[in-house]
Amino acid sequence: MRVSPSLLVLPMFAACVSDAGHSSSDARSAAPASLTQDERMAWWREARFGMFIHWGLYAIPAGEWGGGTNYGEWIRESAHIPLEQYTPFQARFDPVNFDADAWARMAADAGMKYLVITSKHHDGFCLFDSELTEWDVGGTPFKRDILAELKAACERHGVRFCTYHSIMDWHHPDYLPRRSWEERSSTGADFQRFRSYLHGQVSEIVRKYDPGVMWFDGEWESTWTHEYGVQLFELCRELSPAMLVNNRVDVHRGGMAGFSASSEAVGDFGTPEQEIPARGMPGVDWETCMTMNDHWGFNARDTHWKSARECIRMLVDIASKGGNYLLNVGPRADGTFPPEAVERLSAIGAWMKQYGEAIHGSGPSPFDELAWGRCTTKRQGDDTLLYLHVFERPESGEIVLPGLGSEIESAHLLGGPELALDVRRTSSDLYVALPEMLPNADCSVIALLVRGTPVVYRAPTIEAPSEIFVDGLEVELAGSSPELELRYTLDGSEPNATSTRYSAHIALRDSTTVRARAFHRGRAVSSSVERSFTRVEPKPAVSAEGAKPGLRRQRFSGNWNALPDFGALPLSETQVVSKISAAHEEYVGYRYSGLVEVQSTDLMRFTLACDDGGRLWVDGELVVDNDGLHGTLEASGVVALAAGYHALRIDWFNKTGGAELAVRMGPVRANPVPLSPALLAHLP
Ligand code: FHN
Repeated sequence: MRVSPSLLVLPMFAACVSDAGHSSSDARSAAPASLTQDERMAWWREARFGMFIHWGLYAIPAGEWGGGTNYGEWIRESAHIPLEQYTPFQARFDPVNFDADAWARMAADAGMKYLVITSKHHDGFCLFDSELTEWDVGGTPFKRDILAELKAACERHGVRFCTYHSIMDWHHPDYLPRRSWEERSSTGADFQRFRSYLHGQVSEIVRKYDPGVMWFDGEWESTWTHEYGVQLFELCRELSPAMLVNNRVDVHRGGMAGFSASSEAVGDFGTPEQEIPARGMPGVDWETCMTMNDHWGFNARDTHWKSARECIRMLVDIASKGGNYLLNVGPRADGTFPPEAVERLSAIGAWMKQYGEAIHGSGPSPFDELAWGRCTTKRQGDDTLLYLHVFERPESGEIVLPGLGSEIESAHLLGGPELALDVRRTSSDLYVALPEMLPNADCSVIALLVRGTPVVYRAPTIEAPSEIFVDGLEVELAGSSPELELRYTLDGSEPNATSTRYSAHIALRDSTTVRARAFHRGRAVSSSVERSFTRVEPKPAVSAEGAKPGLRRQRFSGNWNALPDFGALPLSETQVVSKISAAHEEYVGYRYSGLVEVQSTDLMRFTLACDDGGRLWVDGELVVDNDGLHGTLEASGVVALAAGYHALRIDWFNKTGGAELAVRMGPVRANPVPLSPALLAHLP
């Protein structure tokens, strides 16, 4: 993902970074200054599969407190445990059976190429002996540096050592906000001093353990902002250019779906949690993290374990969509893995031992849905291996590859007898015959070698910035394989082998219906698709006679789950403001109203990134609806506007937690930019 321009580093951070940044860097990866993103991501994309470890003081109560038994790593917050009752766990933390080598070996044997362990979770307790706090393993009877031992063991077993670090910190006196239920005073708390501590610890971790990934979390509270996220991301890049940083360093994660909704967001990969995206996202790196039962931290009573088959099939599903799988283990207080986790890791490892080549270094499927299983891919010289992961053997005794037009070099079962499998073709589909018995009930894999890159017959997609335009629009066609010819018509008729062949964009000047179809060596190999585009008249500009700079902002208080009708509410204050931004407050709503200047007649895109909900109107027309109770999400809409001033209204509310409000505008053909205060005005 794009990295925002570097920002001013606050003086105290400069000191902090310079203390940390200038120390010996012998532990850190030596990386060329001009590392490309592909070079940075290469090992991680090759890995596809990693182990997540949530371990800390919360393993001692093991999910139980005050009669409750369903807690995990959130036990201090969820069970409202005051600090004075939680800190004694530190004196009880003595994992005498901790064996870093055993952990690293189990990860390696399971086919996991990297391991992410909680250096600090939300309770603030550090699994390493930090120079910046006593709230760490150094203050326990155990004393040993867990991260150092695990890093060394990972290196012995060829597993990349990585760390998870929580921004949210329920212990540090300078972290805000306090828990709503706790008595602890926030007097004297200085969040900027907390940020210096956070930067200092991140610097410590990089300097001492050189993690392959810095996996941030806990970024959703109102005190953390996009700007802070960018500065922390910049620090990581400065400390270790080769180190990956997930998108939770920034505030744009977009909830559990885990994908940053804003082009401003920083982070090297998206982080869906406990869910697998329905489809892959070409060009976007992402990793699904998931528990093996229902808890991240150890819960002694949680028996809801996923089966090894479920874990294997999730790994295959994720890899077939081009993602990584980070599967969690919550170790017990004595330092051992729960036996149920050990069993599953061993079963997954047995599968990976036989079929790991179909996962490690694999790419996404070229097909849409496959009813019988999934497909992963890997280049082999000029050809391509399609790994066909069969979950269920169809009654017909064969599996279909819809639209596969490639020439087949060979087909055989992985891990089975070197048995060549029969293939047959219909007009556009390929069928592979299966043996009576498949070798692996969880997931058997067939290696199908096809010539060149896979040719999959699928209808083209018709792509354009919008379906309306003012004076011109460029339409593009996208095919499922470079070998396909895309042909189209502009009168809605069915394309044939003599229709115009698509080569670059299609320039429209008037309302038009574009119809397109895929051809292979002169033969139609897909159905046709169509899309209509309409030329519209721009909304006329309004008078700005006597207008003054800035927008009117009305402020409301309330506890909403969706935008109310502010017009029906008693307002608390009105003021003129020069820019549109969120208030880091809770139970608050704003209505901005006034004029926005559009400098050229065009189809204009407005984006509204907000936490919680928001709506944007132009000349009374609802252009962006991003209402609802959600983390930072960005929505957009278009409207045709003549050059000049237009009425603008924005309603926004924040219930609790993070707050965000950012508006961007621009011609639909360009990237919208933050709304300049110079374009905002209001009538007296
Ligand atoms: O609150 C944490 C939770 O404890 C756990 O660490 C997960 C793992 O990604 N992340 C947060 C919830 O989104």
